[in-house]
Amino acid sequence: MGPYDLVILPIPFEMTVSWNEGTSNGPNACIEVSSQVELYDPLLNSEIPCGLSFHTAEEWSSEESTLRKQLDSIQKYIKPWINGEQFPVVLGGEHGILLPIIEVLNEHPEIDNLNQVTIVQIDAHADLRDTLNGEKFSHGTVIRRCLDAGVGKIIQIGIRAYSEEEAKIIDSDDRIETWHARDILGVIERNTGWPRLMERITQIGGPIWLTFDIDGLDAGIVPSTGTPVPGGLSYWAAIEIIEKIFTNNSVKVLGADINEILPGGENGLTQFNAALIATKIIACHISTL
Ligand SMILES: [Mn+2]
Repeated sequence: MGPYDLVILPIPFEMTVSWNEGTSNGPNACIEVSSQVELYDPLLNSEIPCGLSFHTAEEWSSEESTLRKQLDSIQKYIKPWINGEQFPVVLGGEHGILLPIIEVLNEHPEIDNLNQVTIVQIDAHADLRDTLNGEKFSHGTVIRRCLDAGVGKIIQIGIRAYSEEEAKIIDSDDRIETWHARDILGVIERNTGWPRLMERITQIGGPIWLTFDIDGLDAGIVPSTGTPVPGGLSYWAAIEIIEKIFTNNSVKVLGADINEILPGGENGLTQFNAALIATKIIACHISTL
């Protein structure tokens, strides 16, 4: 295989989705609809792939019987691709795919210790529960598990649905920095909160993994994701966050995942938005080369 400049990794993993079902069709639907996405981005002076070599890997599949074994098989699947040689863009699948990604970063040549890594999490949910429906490895617990694995910093943006348990962790754990949707987008705060967030992103340094739960976007533009929540990021808010991250020269984005893509709705709006976000991330990555 390879060498390629960029690889798309489809992981149709679905074991713990708590509401709608069907995220396992997400990666394919996103790839299919990407043929409708314009490949010209004003950041670049040519169309993606701009002469670079892209590869879409065969999608992950597994017959393993337990969640942990399934996650281990995701580890095995992504390991050859998340090694600093190509830029990985992972398509999910539910948010639980993030844990094996982070575990693989342990052996990334640019990482000595996971505590150097910052996860930037776009999400409606905090995903900080210790268990969800008795399950430790779940899309509702995945950020908690990444902290357990040793990640040094979480910057979560767009959060607007969380439990008392999660609110207490947000308040007490210094590793977690939460930008609640209301504080950056709400009527009262948006004129001050949004510029504060933009300023904060310019101060991040070091290696970043970008995890984009599509339900971080407003429910109106991702109507068929597993748990759509109103009051989320507009398309432009998401785009400006992504651009801000990549234009920060002291940051190294190791890769990104776009997850909880559940195809459907009128005109396939959810997967189309996921494809737009993935394309934006790719354009931003190319702009840093
Ligand atoms: Mn999530």
